[in-house]
Amino acid sequence: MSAQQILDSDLRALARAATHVENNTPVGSELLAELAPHAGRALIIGLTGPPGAGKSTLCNQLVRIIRAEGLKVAVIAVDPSSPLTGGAILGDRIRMQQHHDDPNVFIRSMATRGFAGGLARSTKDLTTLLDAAGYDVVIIETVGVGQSEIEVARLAQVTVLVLVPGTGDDVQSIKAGIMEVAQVFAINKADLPGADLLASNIHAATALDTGTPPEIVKVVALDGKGVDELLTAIRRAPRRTLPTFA
Ligand SMILES: Nc1nc2c(ncn2[C@@H]2O[C@H](COP(=O)(O)OP(=O)(O)OP(=O)(O)O)[C@@H](O)[C@H]2O)c(=O)[nH]1
Ligand SMILES: [Mg+2]
Repeated sequence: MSAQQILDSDLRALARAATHVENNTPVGSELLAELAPHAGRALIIGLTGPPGAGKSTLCNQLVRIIRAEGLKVAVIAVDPSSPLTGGAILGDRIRMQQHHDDPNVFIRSMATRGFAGGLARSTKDLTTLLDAAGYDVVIIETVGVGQSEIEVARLAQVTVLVLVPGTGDDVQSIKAGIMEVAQVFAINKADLPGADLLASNIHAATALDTGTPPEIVKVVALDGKGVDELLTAIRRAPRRTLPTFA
């Protein structure tokens, strides 16, 4: 496949290119070098949070709204803890199936095994490829809140931390690192009790930061409530400069 095919939105070429880029092959590197000048227009959103927080359900809703705006959107589902949670990616595939017939939605799942050059690098390169291919929004979904998730979260311009009220996945149990990386907090499952308490806990935990206060948005991913407001908050949030890899 050629760089021109990617620029011409050839989906088969894009899928093959993505595999080369993930595996850090010479063909992949050459393509990236040609395509990098065409990247830089996409909004890159990170979606992270504890297992089962509703990231995939929320992602699905974001994709629906972004498509309704007529924009193209790509989703990279990264699972750093695979093969333990290998089932989660399968579940995501099923959940995202409603978009599978839509050529303007590109979905890719990545597990950690076998990435020469590291997961963060592969994810970053894939993001560049999709950006150059003309996707207006790229969403990177990662499971968990550990160190490798923080690394992946930094690959997004705006990182959304998805938390759930009343689960013990509250701010005290969340590693400080991920709290600092997030510019936007989505309190999902706001249909359950405790959403306001969680919001004030997040507020208190981030109050000492000197930078811009984070956006805190209550959502119900299950029925889409608040997801419009979340997307608005994401677009309003200050954007991080992306890291470069040698
Ligand atoms: N009550 C309620 N349940 C929700 C909501 N959003 C998602 N769920 C449920 O929470 C469960 C987990 O949702 P997922 O979207 O798979 O969560 P996830 O964070 O992607 O999960 P992993 O990828 O396994 O970490 C599912 O059973 C959803 O139906 C919500 O707003 N309210
Ligand atoms: Mg998921």
